[in-house]
Amino acid sequence: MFGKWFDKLKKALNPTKIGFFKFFVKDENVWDEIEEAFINTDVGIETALKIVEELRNSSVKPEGLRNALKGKISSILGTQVAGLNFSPGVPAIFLFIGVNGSGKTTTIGKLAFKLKQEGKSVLIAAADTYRAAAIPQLEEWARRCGVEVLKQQEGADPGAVVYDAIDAAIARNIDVVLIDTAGRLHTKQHLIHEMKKIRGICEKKIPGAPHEVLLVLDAVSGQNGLIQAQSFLETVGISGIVLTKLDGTAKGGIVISIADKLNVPVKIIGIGEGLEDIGEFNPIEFVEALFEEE
Ligand SMILES: Nc1nc2c(ncn2[C@@H]2O[C@H](COP(=O)(O)OP(=O)(O)O)[C@@H](O)[C@H]2O)c(=O)[nH]1
Ligand SMILES: [Mg+2]
Repeated sequence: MFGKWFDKLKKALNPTKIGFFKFFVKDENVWDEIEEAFINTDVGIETALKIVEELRNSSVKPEGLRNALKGKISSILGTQVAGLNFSPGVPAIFLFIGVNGSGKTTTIGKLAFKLKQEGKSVLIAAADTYRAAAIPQLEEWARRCGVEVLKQQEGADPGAVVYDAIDAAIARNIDVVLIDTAGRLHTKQHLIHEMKKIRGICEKKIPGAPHEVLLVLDAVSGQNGLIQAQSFLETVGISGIVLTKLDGTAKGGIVISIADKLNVPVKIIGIGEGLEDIGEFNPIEFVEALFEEE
């Protein structure tokens, strides 16, 4: 389990780790220090207070603190890998949503590559028709991993693109359709409405679709991302979270916050801009990477 990917993950989590374990160099006010470290790494106030409270009451000794903390975090994250929901016999439809710049297009590029390596056939649907640059960016990713993009002209109705893409996928026996969509804030009613429409088109074309509605969240957005997720969950409905940019941020504690506060699993993480910088979120691996001593 612990190969090249694990090393990369460890490196990505380093800033979070540094923030996290600062308190170990001090011996006074250790609880305040832990609390502060948790809040700085975006574990979130409520979750931080809860963990500290429980540790405090457990009368753990200083030398046992690291392990006790590891145990607490493990129990919040659980042990389950929440895999992607594929659908034997019909194309699996994965819808990607999120605000501008969160990493939707990049995630689709990386995931297309990964799925292809796993032997699946992939079609990408260019349903971000708002920005001129969106389609070429997607085509560049598709070219790199050798998959096809279904597109229409800029400004086209995204619903029509999705409609065509699903038809094409059924006709060609495609395993997975990855649908890129325009960036949308959870507060913009018309865009939320449009997303519900796209969702409806998927449902109509294939019973049970979309098989995943993945909210792409930038780890750097920290606690703000949690609010976004809650809102998307209530309006559009989401089946999982893709947490991007876990590399180079000290806010990796957001993973713990999401697990504690949201009823939606993190399914995929992004730890860089390269083709292979994507993986399933495995909570056991995550905790090991965070706590492994150098
Ligand atoms: N470091 C890092 N950068 C990322 C990651 N995912 C996306 N990005 C970068 O974030 C920026 C926005 O990504 P993009 O996919 O265009 O976002 P979109 O607007 O949601 O489609 C780009 O510069 C990406 O290279 C990641 O996991 N790590
Ligand atoms: Mg995009």
